[in-house]
Amino acid sequence: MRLTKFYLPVMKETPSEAQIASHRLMLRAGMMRQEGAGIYAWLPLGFRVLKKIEQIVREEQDRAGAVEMLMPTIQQADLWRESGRYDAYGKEMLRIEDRGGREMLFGPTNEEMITEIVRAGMRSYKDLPKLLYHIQWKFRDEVRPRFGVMCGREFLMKDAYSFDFDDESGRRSYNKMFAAYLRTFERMGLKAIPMRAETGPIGGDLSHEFIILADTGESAVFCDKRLIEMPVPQKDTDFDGDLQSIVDQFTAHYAATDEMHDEAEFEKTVEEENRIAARGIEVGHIFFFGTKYSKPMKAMVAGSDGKDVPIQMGSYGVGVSRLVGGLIEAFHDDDGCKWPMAVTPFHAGLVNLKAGDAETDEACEKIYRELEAAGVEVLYDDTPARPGEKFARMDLIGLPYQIVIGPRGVKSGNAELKRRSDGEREDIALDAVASHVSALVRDALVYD
Ligand code: 5CA
Repeated sequence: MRLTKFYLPVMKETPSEAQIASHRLMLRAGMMRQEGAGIYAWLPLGFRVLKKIEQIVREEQDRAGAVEMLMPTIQQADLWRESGRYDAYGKEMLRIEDRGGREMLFGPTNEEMITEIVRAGMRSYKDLPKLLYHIQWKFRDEVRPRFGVMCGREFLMKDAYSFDFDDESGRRSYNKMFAAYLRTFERMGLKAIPMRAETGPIGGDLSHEFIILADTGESAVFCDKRLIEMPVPQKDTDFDGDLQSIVDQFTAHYAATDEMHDEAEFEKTVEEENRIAARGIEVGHIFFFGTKYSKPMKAMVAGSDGKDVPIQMGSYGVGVSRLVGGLIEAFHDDDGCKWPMAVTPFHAGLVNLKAGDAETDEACEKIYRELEAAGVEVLYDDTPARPGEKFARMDLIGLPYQIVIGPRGVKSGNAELKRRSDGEREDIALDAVASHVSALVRDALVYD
């Protein structure tokens, strides 16, 4: 991608409304633009990150055996009257009336709708178990939308729903999502710790929040340090097999959010040197709530004895748009973002220090073509801006590698390669740059 074609409205000044790093950097790096309280337009750079996160979430859902679908954003109020949540949900729900005076709403979540869908199509225990998910925009009229995409009103969520015949099988589905989440966040370079959590308006009695530790996080959390080192399930994990040992391994150590915290238990079960009391960002939340929706909404299947029973259900959310902010909180410095390879908007930036100079242009164009041919996603700064401005902009948007080429380098036959994560620089021969960088990118994307 040529920067002269791209749309990258970076800001020099720090926006005053932004209180945390990720909000500031997303605005400054031209990733998004606020269009209303808690409502953001995703500009091309931010959109690329959002898509990468979405794709990792999708791949790990698919691996765990969940099946993708897409439900609408607008729902009928009557559906929510069936579950009793239409009134209970309160002011967080954005209520709309259509031209016929019918009450509608912008979905804050989809338990009711998915229950309506499966009750029409599932008849017998033989139709179970099933795991369905979608990745769709939600709207919650939060009292205090803030911190940019971290607590928005319109936000992108992956929500999965499980359907099982009995409690035991329901818990197996829960375990699948538990294991899939560990992999999902690890692939993005994040350490998300499953913690005991309250179930709030979704309901049920079995629930874990997946939390990444960050000083700017909204929740106070308490956990055992050993959870951070715990290895996550590998690629070849059999998701149809027994995953209980994985769940047991993680839940054996103390980890709880503020609301569920028990200081006495914490002190009793975790040695002092292993205690972490910190702040965290909730990037996922899973629930098993049995028949909370299937019973009132009459989503039933016949058992082997021919008797109808309500389906056992769970729901499993990932904050896809919140993760863009969460990742920046985890990976940035004073100069800007420092994207991990798995979610970076481009793998590398190519900086032409003297656009318009025939020889420099020629060297850059050649490397640009070679990188693209090798499948490297490259943002080519072919603008006439001054070097200082180009360097600052590249640091701000935080691509993992910067390839810098100027007239002096062309003469000596070298490009400078800078690694954004630690600032390390090295000279690479111009004709070796593309293969060198494509090998670095390939190696960084290997994940078991
Ligand atoms: N139906 C269930 C799970 S599918 C559900 O809605 N769970 S939730 O309320 O916990 O939301 C799931 C995830 O969405 C959260 O873990 C969080 O990462 C994200 N999320 C929730 N509210 C917001 C918000 N206002 N802004 C950004 N992300 C949010």
